[in-house]
Amino acid sequence: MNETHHLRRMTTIWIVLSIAADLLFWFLVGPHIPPGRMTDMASSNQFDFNILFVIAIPVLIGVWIYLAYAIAVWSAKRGGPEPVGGEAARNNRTAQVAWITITSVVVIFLAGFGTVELVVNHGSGGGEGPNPVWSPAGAIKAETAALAGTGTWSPNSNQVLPVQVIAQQWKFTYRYPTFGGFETPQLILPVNTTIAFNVTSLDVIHSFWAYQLSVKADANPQVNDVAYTTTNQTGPFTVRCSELCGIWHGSMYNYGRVVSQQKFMQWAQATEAANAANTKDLPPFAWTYVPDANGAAGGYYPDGTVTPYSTVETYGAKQPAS
Ligand SMILES: [Cu+2]
Repeated sequence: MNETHHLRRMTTIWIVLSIAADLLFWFLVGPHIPPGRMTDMASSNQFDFNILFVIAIPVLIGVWIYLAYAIAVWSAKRGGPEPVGGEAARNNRTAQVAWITITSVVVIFLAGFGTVELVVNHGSGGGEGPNPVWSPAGAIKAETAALAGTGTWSPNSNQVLPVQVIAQQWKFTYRYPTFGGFETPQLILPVNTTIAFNVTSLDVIHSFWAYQLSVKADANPQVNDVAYTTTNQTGPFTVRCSELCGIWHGSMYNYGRVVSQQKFMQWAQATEAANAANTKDLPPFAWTYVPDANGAAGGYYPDGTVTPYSTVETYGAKQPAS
């Protein structure tokens, strides 16, 4: 049997098995690939993973088929003749051109695909820093209003909901600027709503990772890291710190929930009312906070001065009236 025949046979086996494996993967496994479909970012991440798998599976199968074929057809048989080396592949123009072309096409396609997916998905759930390059419609307006204290959100309004994530050793809390700026350890979100997460830290570097929402954004002190996602399904999700931040890093997690817009509205209004007395004692809503340097709140930056960039230093220095 000549060499061309071997190649043709391997190629036929490869095409049949690749198509079968890709179809089985896409329809049976694909819908269950993490992070699920709770948000548009999650669905999009799942789609991207599945595309990578569909491209990787034929590569893997190609290697396996070659190995199996070589073992079955070209290995020495017991008592048979000594195996003879085949023609050297060195300087084989066809093999070289095919190798370079196929690998280049795969890599360049994936680079382009990854870039497009980042752009169309507004950063794909990753923190884009304080000035996002890609934002969903209405997000900047909602954020500006939230900071000014004039932001609103109501069910069926299609408005972007800004939520602030505040990380500190070793817990996350959340402020809702469109509901009076109350702060709570519960992360409750309305379904079918674009959320603008504004992530910051009060002390060291943490990372806000809500895996089912497909959001992962660094929490840096004095930085407002913005990440977007749109909720598509109700249900619980997990929040974990994803940046080693000290001895209790491993226990820095909590759970959130995506609920109906009406339920969210009830929860937000009830929490705003219940927390009203505490909210008055919080620093005014801002994108970043610096704990008081003067010791009143156990300041993290002991510079001994009240610096003008932080409203919180002034706040922290103020002792509550007794
Ligand atoms: Cu942490």
